[in-house]
Amino acid sequence: MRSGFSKPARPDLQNSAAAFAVHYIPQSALKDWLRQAENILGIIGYGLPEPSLLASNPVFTMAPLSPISGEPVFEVWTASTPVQTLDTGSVAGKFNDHLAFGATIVQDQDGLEPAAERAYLDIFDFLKASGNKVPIRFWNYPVAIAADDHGMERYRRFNIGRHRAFVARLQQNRPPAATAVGGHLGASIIYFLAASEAATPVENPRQVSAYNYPRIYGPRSPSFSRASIYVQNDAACLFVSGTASIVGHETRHEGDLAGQIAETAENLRAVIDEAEKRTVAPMRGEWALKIYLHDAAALPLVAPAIDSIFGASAQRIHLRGDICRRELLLEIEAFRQF
Ligand code: 3EB
Repeated sequence: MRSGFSKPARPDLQNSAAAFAVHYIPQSALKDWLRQAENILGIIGYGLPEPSLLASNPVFTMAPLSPISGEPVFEVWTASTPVQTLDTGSVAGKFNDHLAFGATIVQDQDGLEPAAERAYLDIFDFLKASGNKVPIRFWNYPVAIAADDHGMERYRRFNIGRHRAFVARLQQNRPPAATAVGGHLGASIIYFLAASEAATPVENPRQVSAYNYPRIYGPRSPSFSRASIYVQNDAACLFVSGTASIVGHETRHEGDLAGQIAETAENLRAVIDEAEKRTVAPMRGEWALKIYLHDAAALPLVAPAIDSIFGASAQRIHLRGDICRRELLLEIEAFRQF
């Protein structure tokens, strides 16, 4: 042993407990689970029209989406260090030195275009107030996503409003990873995770970047990256955006469920491959998946494809939802934990 040499303390490694994590908890297990939980950033509920259990708890937001089968389920985001409450404008959430999480109910009775812009401007105000955080992941669950609003589909109006807010306030040249899926049960919501450092965007070599879609899909393109890598201490996590049967910018396998499943699987593999090539820190964590199906009956066909990519032990939520192109039958998002 060399004299005078001692292994230095590595506070960065000692504190390398994951900065955040997600847990999918069925309603029947939630009360007990919450008793041992610490540092809850936020809870999104699926399939619960009357959130009586948690009505008084501001960390809880109901999504307008229901599980494909079975009881209501909850998506719980936790931090590794204590969090504080913050409410600004329409956004309620939590933050600490490293992270912020919040949700807003989108007031879209006068149209989704101004409502999406207002909601995102409120989100940027919240991020500023939470210590200048930057968004690393958005989830958008508008209701009636395919309905007409004065001659334009609501999803296209949503894209215009979101784009306007991003041009005004997003302080990075590429947008974060995201999901947009239409719901049926209650109000439109947007929720998000943010951090003191931006995530690194990743695109899918099989797909045109969504923010470069041609105008045939609407006057403003959807503002999201296909995936992003977030590094904390010596570990990385990966956010894979909602992924569907789109190659280039075109929908593939219209009316063909098996074809869409196979194409979606190829897209997931391709974007995960691309992320792994770009990873500066190892990705070691478990996968958490959200699977959105237009028809519940698709589940038995989708499950084996998902297992082959992510393994049978990955935690997952299956939800009924309208994908933002009418012809699309499924969309899958993935989060690889630290
Ligand atoms: C697509 O690839 C499918 O508008 O934020 C997926 C993920 C989709 C996010 C969004 C839309 C969004 O275009 C739809």
